[in-house]
Amino acid sequence: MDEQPILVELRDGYRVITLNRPQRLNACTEAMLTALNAVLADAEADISCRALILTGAGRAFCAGQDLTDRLAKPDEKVVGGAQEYFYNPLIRRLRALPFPVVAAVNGVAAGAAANIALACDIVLAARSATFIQSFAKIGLISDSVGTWILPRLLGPARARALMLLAEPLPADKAEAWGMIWKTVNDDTLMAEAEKLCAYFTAAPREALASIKAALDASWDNDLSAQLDLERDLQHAASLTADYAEGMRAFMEKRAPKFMGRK
Ligand code: T3D
Repeated sequence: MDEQPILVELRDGYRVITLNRPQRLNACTEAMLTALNAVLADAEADISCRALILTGAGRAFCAGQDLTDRLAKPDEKVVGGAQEYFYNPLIRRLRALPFPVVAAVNGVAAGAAANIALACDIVLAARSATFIQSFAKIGLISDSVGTWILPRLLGPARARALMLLAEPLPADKAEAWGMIWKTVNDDTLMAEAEKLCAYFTAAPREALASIKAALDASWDNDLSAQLDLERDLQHAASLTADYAEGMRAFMEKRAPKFMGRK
């Protein structure tokens, strides 16, 4: 039984969430996924939270579903419940968070964990990290939004090969292919992630939330619907105190002090 499968550290304006089962490469149990969903809900409800870092303890980011947890429940013959009750709500919540989430991928990210990382807004990876769509190796299909997000990030040819071959993709190549934002040296990973969060804590929260929403909606919208959405979100942004401050700061030739308020 794990003591605390998820650790949360409150920083000034952001939170660091650590997947914490290093002896199992942070593989996901139901308890861990439940805790992760809960801490994300907590962060979402906190108006002073303006960014998140998601990372792993020890040498891995996360090895996906804990396969021993699955084997421990031989009566549960039908796989799919974990998607319905744990992974899918987690991905939906992650994507809808009203502030940026930085995945600090400190080591291997396999199976569902590779896709949980890719569902974050900015993916930073340690140079030694790898991303593996491991599912087919055990007779499953890519889940946790992998079949949706990978073709969009990489194009169909690379997405298909990664899923069908289930080969590890090194962080440098993931960056070169545009799958992640950046690869950094292992020993600077957390400092780089913290730097991003420090930037986000001083950024206009509502505007960033609307940028995220507009980008996600663009996958399904046609051009005209997207223009309408941009109009509406821009109108809402223009009514925020942060926009007023941004305009004032521009006129006064100083840096803006965004309070992250509507
Ligand atoms: O069930 C459902 O609801 C479906 C859900 C699907 C979602 C999914 O995520 S399916 C994909 C599940 N994940 C995998 O298939 C990955 C399995 N792990 C690996 O392929 C390798 O461990 C890695 C490539 C991730 C890392 O390899 P390596 O050589 O660096 O480490 P290792 O020696 O294989 O692992 C270290 C320990 O962690 C080892 O335990 P031991 O021998 O020291 O006692 C290993 O068994 C354990 N471990 C690694 N991954 C998992 C795991 N234990 C449980 N579940 C794991 N996923």
